Amino acid sequence: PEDNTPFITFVLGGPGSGKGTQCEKIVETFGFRHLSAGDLLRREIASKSKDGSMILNIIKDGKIVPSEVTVKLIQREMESSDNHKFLIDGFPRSEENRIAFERIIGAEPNIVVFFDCPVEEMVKRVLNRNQGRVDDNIDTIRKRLKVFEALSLPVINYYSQKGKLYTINAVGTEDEIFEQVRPIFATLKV
Ligand code: UP5
Ligand code: MG
Repeated sequence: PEDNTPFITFVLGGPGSGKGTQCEKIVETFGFRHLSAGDLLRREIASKSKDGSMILNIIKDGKIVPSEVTVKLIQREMESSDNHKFLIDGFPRSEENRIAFERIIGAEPNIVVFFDCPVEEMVKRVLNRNQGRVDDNIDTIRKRLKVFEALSLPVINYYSQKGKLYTINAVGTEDEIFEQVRPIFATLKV
């Protein structure tokens, strides 16, 4: 909107459900700014910042980085962006993450998009990715899936109860999936 109020979309789904792939399509078609929490954390590791080795160990173990660390990285990107339409990809992953975002950013998401994908398909996609991610091995994938079920599904249920959740069937070709995503954004008044 003209008053610079951010429009915040949380993009959620299990490991390999296609969040990043679909976010790129939303960026191309609807001009959003894509902030992948995982990418911001991997950038911290690569930059050898003080938190880097702590973040690396947590990601290797499939666990969740302390909320303050992730929210500060997201906050820095949001504050320096001239685009106020945000896709926040892969965050919040726990109720604690969600509450920390609300407290530090002082905002809630306008909408939440959930990529619903069967476990076998997620495992297959992650194992096929081959981009050298330290967490794309079967042991870490199992841990990521457990964390997703135990800690991230409650966040998805929370937004469902608030009437903010759009659930996408994440099986199919990338284009077929985007045809489910498109109408959500096409009808927004932003
Ligand atoms: N692919 C995509 N769409 C496909 C389709 N329709 N059909 C067939 N293949 C498809 O896709 C995964 C792979 O599948 C790719 O090779 C793609 O080409 C193919 P992608 O779009 O990358 O899926 P995505 O859901 O983004 O998978 P990703 O592995 O990134 O999800 P995660 O949520 O596991 O990873 P993220 O980077 O968000 O987090 C990594 C770790 O960082 C977490 O485990 C955690 O330890 C840490 N983290 C935090 O602690 N806090 C945070 O807030 C965020 C991350
Ligand atoms: Mg991703």
